[in-house]
Amino acid sequence: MYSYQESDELTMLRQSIRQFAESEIVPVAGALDEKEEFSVPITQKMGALGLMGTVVDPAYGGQGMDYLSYIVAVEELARFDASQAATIAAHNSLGAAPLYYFGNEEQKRKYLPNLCTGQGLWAFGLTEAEAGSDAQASKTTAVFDSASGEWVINGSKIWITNSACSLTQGITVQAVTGKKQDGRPELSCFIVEAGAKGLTANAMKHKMMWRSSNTGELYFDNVRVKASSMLGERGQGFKIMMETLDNGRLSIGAMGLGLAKGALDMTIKYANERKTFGKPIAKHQAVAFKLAEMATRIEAAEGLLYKACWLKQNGLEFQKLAAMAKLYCSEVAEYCAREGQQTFGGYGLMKEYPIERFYRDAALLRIGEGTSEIQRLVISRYIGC
Ligand code: COS
Repeated sequence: MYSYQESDELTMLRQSIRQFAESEIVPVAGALDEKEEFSVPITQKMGALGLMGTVVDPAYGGQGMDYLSYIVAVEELARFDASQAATIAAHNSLGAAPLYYFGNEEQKRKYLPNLCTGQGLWAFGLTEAEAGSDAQASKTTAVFDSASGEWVINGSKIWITNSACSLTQGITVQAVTGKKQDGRPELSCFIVEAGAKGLTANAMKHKMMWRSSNTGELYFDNVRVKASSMLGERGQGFKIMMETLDNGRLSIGAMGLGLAKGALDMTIKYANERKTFGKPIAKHQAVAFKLAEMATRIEAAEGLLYKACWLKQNGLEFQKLAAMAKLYCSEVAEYCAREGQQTFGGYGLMKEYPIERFYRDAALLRIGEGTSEIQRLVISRYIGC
């Protein structure tokens, strides 16, 4: 039976991340956003704090946290800065997770320990210019060269978080390895290490949001990997990617919930300081009702997200609720950022006030890691449509 009571350990985790964010991230978040700069030192410090390899077994160097603790960690970071939260969420849910859940013993021992320290990041190479929502439409190919016993990868990937910075150690790449009997593409996953010959990784610039997280565009020009670099079995690639995204939706939900809470925190503070017509604007019903609505939606989003985590943690079917949590938390984040900005009035349009950054950062949540439309598609399939 589902019930939620926050443990002392979880409260302590929240407090430690909040303290870290307030001292290390808040003072520089605006400037990093302005310069569109990825911070290696902050990423490494987040690793030192235990935010990498969060749910990975300590036998592979991980932190051995339960899923809810990981989700709360992402939420607390997102309360202050979406970019740093994105680095952690993408690295854990999309980078380390496929290696951890689908890697063989040799692959796990080789790659995971360093990815649990903050000294290295791993990326998830699914999306292509013409394969976004339609993730089976990959054009990147991997052809087996029997003479050398290697796979030769050609193609490109786009919008790949953590794939093009100095800490990137590798990417899990989905590629077409043949055709199935029913005519659909056979998709397989490969481990491609950063710096592989023929791999070009360019950081993408001029983003509206998550400007201090690293987003890469990747080109594979006859990149050769050993047969032992296949992740999982041949033809299992799409399922690996889809199951990884099922988990990833929980961390995007956490990013939405955290962003919404951060927007509410700063809006309540501002509304109690700013005066119009002789009293703080929080005392005007028009503003107080806005804040009440934000708080109510946040409570509902939290309930949905934590229940989805509980289902996952207890080995129950969580995928439908994960899609609902991703969808709803993204919408609540955008709502709270917009209503917060409205409350700040003209100041909310100025970079001096973090609500302006929150408003921009919220936009990604309804597009990245499966658009809101894809979440509705997934949910509709679960409810018998
Ligand atoms: N877990 C495991 N297997 C899954 C799965 C999941 N969540 N979803 C689908 N599959 C399997 C199906 O069971 C099916 O298996 P068989 O080939 O054995 O029949 C196979 O994958 C194909 O499934 P389906 O026909 O449903 O695939 P579709 O092409 O219709 O695509 C959606 C399904 C739309 C859900 C998928 O393409 C998707 O999630 N797209 C969004 C991708 C995305 O989020 N991109 C953003 C990445 S940013 S990091």
